[in-house]
Amino acid sequence: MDYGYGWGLPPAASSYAAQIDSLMWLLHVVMVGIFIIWGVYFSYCLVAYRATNGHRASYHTAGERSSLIPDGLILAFEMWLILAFGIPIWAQIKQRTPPADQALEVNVMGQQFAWNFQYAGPDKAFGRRKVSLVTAANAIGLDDTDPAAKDDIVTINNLHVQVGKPVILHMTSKDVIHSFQVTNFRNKQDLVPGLQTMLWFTPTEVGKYEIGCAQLCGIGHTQMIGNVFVDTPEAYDAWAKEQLQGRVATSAGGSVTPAQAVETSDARGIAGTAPKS
Ligand SMILES: [Cu+2]
Repeated sequence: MDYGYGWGLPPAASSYAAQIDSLMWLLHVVMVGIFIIWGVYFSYCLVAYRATNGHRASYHTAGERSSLIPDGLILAFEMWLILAFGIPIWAQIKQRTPPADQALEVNVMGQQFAWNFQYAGPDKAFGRRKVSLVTAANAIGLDDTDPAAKDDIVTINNLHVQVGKPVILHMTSKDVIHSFQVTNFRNKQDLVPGLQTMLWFTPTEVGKYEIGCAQLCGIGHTQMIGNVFVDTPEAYDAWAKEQLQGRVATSAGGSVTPAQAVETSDARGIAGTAPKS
């Protein structure tokens, strides 16, 4: 698999990744700078004030006032980091969600140990989900009697999105706390049972990126790997069409399309998404 991992961070592929990277660079550069300054000062003191014959140690300090100066400088510097960089970037990513009507909305259901994705389909309405309908074959409990559910696309471990179009994920979990993370997008958000959490991103580069679970969620935690496919609009439409055709075929006659077979095998043994016919 080619996710671009190597030395350093994998290639950035979302609209806000550059801001996160610049903050990380700033923090690392500053910390290296502080490390060098303190290291040099410490080494100087070791040599300048080493034990020598005829000298006695002096326990007099320079005074309380003067020791407050470096404390004040460090405080001011850290406040600058938080106010000038931390809070604005946080607000940009966490407070300013793109308008839903311009975004692709996807429901994400985490479970031990897979990612279930539900697309609303052409009617743009998500089909009802019921806990009582959850089975191995219907992982999200999609209620097929709901008209809005007829055109919903459900996948396991494979999330298809369009390059340049914002994606809003509405997330929850079936069992324990999971955490959706795509390193290339520089984002991460917990999925909590009983809660709806939200994560958005705008993918900027066509490609395939790894979804990891960033919360130790059980014995199969490391197997909880998915893929985000960032497609061109044409490729996305073709994929969505294929999924819809497969869904109709499955509902009508119970046949499984190659696309669904792939989805199922990608889920590493967890039953496929074909709804009961
Ligand atoms: Cu997990």
